[in-house]
Amino acid sequence: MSAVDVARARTAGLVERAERLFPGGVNSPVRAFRAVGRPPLVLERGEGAYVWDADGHRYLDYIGAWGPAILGHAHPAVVAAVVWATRNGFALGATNPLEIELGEAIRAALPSIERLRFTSSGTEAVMSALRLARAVTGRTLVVKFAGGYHGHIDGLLVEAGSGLATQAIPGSAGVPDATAAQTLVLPYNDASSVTLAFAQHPGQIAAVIVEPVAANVGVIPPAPDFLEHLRETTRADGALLIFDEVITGFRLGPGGAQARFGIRPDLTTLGKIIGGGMPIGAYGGRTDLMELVAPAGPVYQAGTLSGHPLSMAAGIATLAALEPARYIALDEVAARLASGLAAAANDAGRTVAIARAGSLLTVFFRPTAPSDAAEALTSDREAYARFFGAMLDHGVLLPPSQFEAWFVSMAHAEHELDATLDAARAAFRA
Ligand code: KE4
Repeated sequence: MSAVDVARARTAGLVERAERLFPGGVNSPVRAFRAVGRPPLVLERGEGAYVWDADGHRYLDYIGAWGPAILGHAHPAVVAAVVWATRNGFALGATNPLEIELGEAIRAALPSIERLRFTSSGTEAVMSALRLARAVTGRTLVVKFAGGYHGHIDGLLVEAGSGLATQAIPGSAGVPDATAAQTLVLPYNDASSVTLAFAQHPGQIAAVIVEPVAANVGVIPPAPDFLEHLRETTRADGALLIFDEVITGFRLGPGGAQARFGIRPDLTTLGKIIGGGMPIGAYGGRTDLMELVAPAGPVYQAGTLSGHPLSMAAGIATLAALEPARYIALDEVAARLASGLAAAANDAGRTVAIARAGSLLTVFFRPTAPSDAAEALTSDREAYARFFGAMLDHGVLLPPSQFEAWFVSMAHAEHELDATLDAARAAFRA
């Protein structure tokens, strides 16, 4: 065996077994590393800003579990909270005090959420919010934006982002045409297309669902007044505005994107950070809307493990550690990272555009930062793959896709910033 083979021996064995178990050898497509032309990693441990693979190699991590690990991996307070909660058993099948504590913490941070319901994933939260919106309005059409990813819900996989953009898949097999036809897909940041869609379908659109900062085609911040335009247009037509804050919730600050941009959506979906890395989702909003959800009302939605005590414990500990002042330091590190990456690329004569929103950032291999998915998708995927590989060889693990965000955590400090920029200087030159 070559030195590399020895260096990956245990990983290779695990990958081989996984490929005989799971489609593509993974339990979620992006983990297959297919877009970056590298064999997938098998990660076994995370601590702070670092992860270790099955052969003990350490990487400085910017995947961050795809968003939940804003405190860094295995934060002591979160670990202690989960260990404590396990002593009381696991799911008990009735309301647990911890659900109430996390629910009240979320409502305190997001005033638009007067009532909420926990689920076990972001996908379930979005699916439930859409069902509620259709019930409330009696309408069936839903507007989403190209490149938006809202979980693997049939009607929303049309021109979605994340793993679909990564693999250049326009939609998914198995979604009936009739279902896809109920989704209108518009260009992100294109206010006039929204106005036109409502003019063409007056009184027929149940909801507009939007990532208030697009992060599933890489990071694309909203254009000025885009979100305000969605708010005004939906309100004028009697449609609901759904902010999918599964990524931005508690990422862009305690109040998420809705606080940062000053927009009050009718419904919000959450996930990731509110569970501190444990399985979770949530949807919530105006009381008059949420009171239509069973058993209070006719919209059915349920879940064996919804509000799971261990997810609640992890979420409570995570939100408790997210003091507002820590976001200022986090955004500052991310800003310095973004400018350092731009300088490193420029010094190496590389053409990249860095897009950033708070601690979410993307290095686009294209001349300018994209304003919508169509522009983002013209990025040079091969160049990104080479950059990904060079960074990995320098011990820095980036998202294995040009169309995912880097997640900077509060555990990324001066040393991590320097190490990342050292690696980037070498990678851009490679
Ligand atoms: P989950 O069902 O994966 O918990 O959440 C779905 C979802 C909903 N809304 C937004 C804005 C999301 O970004 C996601 C999931 N995000 C992807 C990463 N971009 C999850 C990673 C994966 O699919 O493995």
